[in-house]
Formats: sequence, C-alpha cells, structure tokens
Amino acid sequence: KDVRHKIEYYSRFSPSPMSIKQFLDFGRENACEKTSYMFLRKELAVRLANTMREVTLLPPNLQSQPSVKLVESWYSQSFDELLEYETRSPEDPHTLNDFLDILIKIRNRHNDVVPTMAQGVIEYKEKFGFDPFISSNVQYFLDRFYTNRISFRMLINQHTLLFGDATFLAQPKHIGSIDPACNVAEVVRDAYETAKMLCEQYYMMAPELKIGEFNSKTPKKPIQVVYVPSHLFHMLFELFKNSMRATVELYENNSEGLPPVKAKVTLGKEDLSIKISDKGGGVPLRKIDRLFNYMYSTAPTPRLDSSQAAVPLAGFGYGLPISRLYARYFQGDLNLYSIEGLGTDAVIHLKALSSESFERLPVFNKSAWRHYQTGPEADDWSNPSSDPRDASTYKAN
Ligand code: W6P
Repeated sequence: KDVRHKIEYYSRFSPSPMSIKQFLDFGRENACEKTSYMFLRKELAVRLANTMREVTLLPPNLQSQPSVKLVESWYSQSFDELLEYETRSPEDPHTLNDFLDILIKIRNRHNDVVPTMAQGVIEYKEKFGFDPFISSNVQYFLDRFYTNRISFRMLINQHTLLFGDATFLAQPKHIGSIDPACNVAEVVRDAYETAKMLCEQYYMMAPELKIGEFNSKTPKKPIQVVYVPSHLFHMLFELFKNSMRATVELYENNSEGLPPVKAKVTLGKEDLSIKISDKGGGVPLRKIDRLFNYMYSTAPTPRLDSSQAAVPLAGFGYGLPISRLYARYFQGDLNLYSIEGLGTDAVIHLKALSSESFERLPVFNKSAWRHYQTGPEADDWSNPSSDPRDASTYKAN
C-alpha cells in the first residue's frame, strides 16, 4: 500500500541528532512552535520509519509473536497519523493544536512498549527456548529499538512541554524536560529516598546513604549539569534498588547493622561521573553480562498484582539495560565493577558539557542489516571443554 512506500521513503533519511545545547537554545530564545512543527513532522516520521524497517529484520519466530505484532500495530498507527501532517500548513489555524493532540495520543499509545516487547520475548522463550544466536540479535535490536523510543519521547516531550496547554505546570527554570542547572547530588538524594521507601516496604530496613562530591573544576562548588533530571533519576533509582537489595540480603540477619551505600559525584573537564558503591557481596564477573541481557533477564512474569507488597525491589525486567541506554543516549555510559565477595561499584558517566551531549541514535542501513545476518562473536577462542583435561596424556614416556 501507500504506507509501505512512505515507510521506505522516510527510512532512507538518517535521523538528525540534537545536542542538549540545541534543545536548550531552541526552547529558550523565542521558542517558535511553527519551526518545531516543521522539524518534528519530518523527524518523527524518519525516526519511526527507521525502527519499523528494523523490526522486519528480527528472526521470523520472534516477529510473529502476538506481543511483537501488537507493538508493530502501534507503530503503524502512529506513523499513519503523522503522515496526515505532511501536507498541513503551519499557517492553518488548527494545525498546531491538532498536532499537539496527536503527539500526546501517540505518546500514550506507546506507554507500554517495554513490558509488551518483554512479553514477546517470554512468548518466544516458552516456545523455542534460549538460543545464543537469537539472544544476540534480540540484544542488538532492543538496544536500538529502546534508544529510538527514548529519543522519540524526548522530542515529543520537548514540544508538548514548550507549547502545550500545561506549560503553567512546568518547572519555571526547566526548558521542557531539561534542567539547565541540574544539581546532581539532589537527584542522587531524591532517587535514594524513593528507593529507600520501596526497600523498607519490602525488607523493613534499608541502608543509609553517604554522598560525597569532588568538583575538580571549581573546588567546593555544588556540581551542576545541563541534563534531563528524569533520565538521571531513572538510572540512579535503578542502581540504588540493586545496591539496597544486595546489601539487605547479605546483612539482614547481622546484628552489626547494614553497611551504608555510598555515592560520589565528581566533575572533571570532560566527564561528570557518579559512582554508587555497595558492600552487598558483589557478583562474579561471569554473571555481569547477564544483568544487561534482555533475553536472559526476562523471567516468566512475576505477576504484578494489586498487592504492592508483592512487587520485588529489583532484579526483574529491563531496569539495568535501559538505564545504560539512557546514559549512552547523550554520549555517556553506565558500567558495573563488581568484586565478588565484597561489593559493587556502579558508575554513571555523563558529558560535562551540553555542547558535547548529542543524541546517540540508531540508523537503519546496510551495516545494521549485516548485524542480523551474523550471530554472536564467532568462536575464535579456545573452549575449555575441548582442551586436553589430562596433561599426563602427553608425557614423553
Ligand atoms: C549488586 C548487583 C548490582 C547491580 C547494579 C548495581 C549495584 C549492584 N549491586 O550486588
């Protein structure tokens, strides 16, 4: 149909990454709704089309799962609705308001994309089991798919917060979802307090927090960054839940009490780094990759019933891999350094300068296509089970 043709047309464009500084400058100086409209009607279609093409490269047995089909139908519907604006002039008195409405409708339609895709992965695993080739494809795909979704929602949020009719609700100093003077330690404290409430509900106890700051650029001044506080909160909340769970589970029967979770916020020339350290006993190196693996960490649903007390603190679902995508989205990263037997350091790296934090976006092209044709790292390292077990076989006599 005509829509197929349009998807193909728009997927040939690469997405245009914006820097946080550009988001800021655009939202500040006499923010122009018509300009934003003209940019978004094309850019949103390009970003949607790029991922929709990539969905078609998934292994057929995964693509055909009902949950994956449902998500695909949401993307088609949204793409369809955007196309209506291809021909609508920003001068038409209704266009801008209709566009605001449709963006909000699209955002809501896509609210449950993450749990629904997770359900699709579970459906696949129930039928076909765990397969390293599929797992590596799923990892590659979902990292890109969710990054695309983060970026899509970022663009929609900026437009609706700047030009929507709830602007009076917005935080006066924020530009859309961006805080030009985001106090990092405050977000750390906030994420800790929220995780602490959950932890206390679940375990009747929670470790204390100790925050330190080291500002190497302007010593003793509080560390600030131009950033999206909700993204930072999401990452920190996830890390605190994990640290608290590990700490409590290791120490709950210990009369000495719990060792605190420590946070250290550091500002350098290029990087702003946040380290969250726990003494929760750590994770063996062999198991660290699994914490970020979508296929591995989708456990057959711990049914989230109305009883809030049954919600586990952490360890189910996609919290860590998606937190890492948030960090990478603006050219940062999130890493775990765990010492088995002792504890874990989790480190978030952000760009200190908003002019360097460009969106990092997946592009649908030949190189992406090749990834789906090849599996995990080819086996060009020795495999312990095929090495000789008994060296005495080689004795000279
Ligand atoms: C752990 C496991 C983990 C994951 C992420 C962050 C902190 C921690 N601590 O023991």
